[in-house]
Amino acid sequence: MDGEYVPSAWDWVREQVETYERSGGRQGTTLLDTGLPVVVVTMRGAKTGKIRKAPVMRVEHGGEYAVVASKGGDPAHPAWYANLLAHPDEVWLQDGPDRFAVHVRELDGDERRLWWERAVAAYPPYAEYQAATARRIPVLLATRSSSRT
Ligand code: F42
Repeated sequence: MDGEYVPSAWDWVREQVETYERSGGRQGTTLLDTGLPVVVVTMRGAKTGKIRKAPVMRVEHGGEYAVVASKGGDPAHPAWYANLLAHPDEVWLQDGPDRFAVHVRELDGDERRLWWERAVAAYPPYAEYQAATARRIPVLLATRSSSRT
């Protein structure tokens, strides 16, 4: 993907992405001390057009991944949510050593319910985050793009 990469303003997130990518997806692949796995989503900024990266919890089923815009139950959506809506076909996902292009779309209705259950099963604190905020936490689905590698 062309463009300048701007790392996260949060030190711990920037460091996780650096470790994850530098090791080829073999180190830094879990969230802090939870031991639960993380994937890294690379996208284009909605306003700047610059490259942004966000680790999120790994919620995989049948080769597809839920991307949960929880931001720890913050009242506001993470900035990257707007990026994915603006450029849903300029997205890459790294799951451990595997990195591939994906298409992303936001889920609603039964699909969202199903993937929300999977998300909470993979990472139970998502339920606490939803209880802590008035916004409905967006759930997006990342599906491999067959036309790109
Ligand atoms: N966040 C989640 O929401 N869900 C998760 O499951 C999750 C897991 C996770 C695991 C490990 C880890 O290290 C971090 C994890 N995070 C998770 C945190 C996640 O990676 C993000 O850091 C967090 O959600 C905050 O995202 P954010 O995009 O709001 O980042 C803030 C701190 C930030 O730097 N914002 C930028 C800024 O300058 O304020 C904006 C960057 C941006 O994308 N700008 C866009 C652009 O055009 O370049 C414009 C955006 C717009 O509003 O249009």
